[in-house]
Amino acid sequence: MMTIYVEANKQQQPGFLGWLSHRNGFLMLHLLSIVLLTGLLVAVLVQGFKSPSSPGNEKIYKQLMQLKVEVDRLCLPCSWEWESFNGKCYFFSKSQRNWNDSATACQEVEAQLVIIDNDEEQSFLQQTSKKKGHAWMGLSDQKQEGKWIWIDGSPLRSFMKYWNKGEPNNDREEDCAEFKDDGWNDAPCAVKKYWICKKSAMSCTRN
Ligand code: MAN
Ligand code: CA
Repeated sequence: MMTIYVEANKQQQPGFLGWLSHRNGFLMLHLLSIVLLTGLLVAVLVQGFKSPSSPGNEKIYKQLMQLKVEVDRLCLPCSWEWESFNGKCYFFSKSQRNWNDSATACQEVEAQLVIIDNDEEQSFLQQTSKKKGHAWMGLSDQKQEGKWIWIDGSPLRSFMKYWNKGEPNNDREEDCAEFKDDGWNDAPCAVKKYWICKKSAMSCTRN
């Protein structure tokens, strides 16, 4: 546009007023085109941001909704320092306590000294204990020798297979069960060991 203006100026050599009117005409045209183009650009931009039905906006809107769904799914089923496994949360203690104090520690965090419900869980807990150290579970025969009862009052039934070879041997009075090496062992309840608490995982199905 600038080139045309200079060229036109060179070709036409009328009087001062004529030159001025020609010059103004070009200037006006120049200005008008700038104003029109700017107006058009602003209109397009405003329309683009305002109208939810513009194709670009719809795409952004869809992406935002998808992002919201994903953020909503970012729900932690277990608290900080608890481990999630098959819909339950487990706490592996870092300090050691006797069996009764371990049971209390779990109650204090609205959990229970672990009760084993299935083979998968047993395997997961046994492996973790093997790494972290011998740990108490919620099983004892303190009330009646040889009668193993879970901490919720239910009797030990099908999981006798998890006792280590030769256990439980009640060696010098052993009434509490621990995870030791590849299976369970009865040990003196007064000995300080790690412990494992269990509680239900938080549900993440909110909208
Ligand atoms: C240690 C203790 C006992 C256990 C035996 C097995 O003495 O852990 O509870 O029965 O080892 O050899
Ligand atoms: Ca034993």
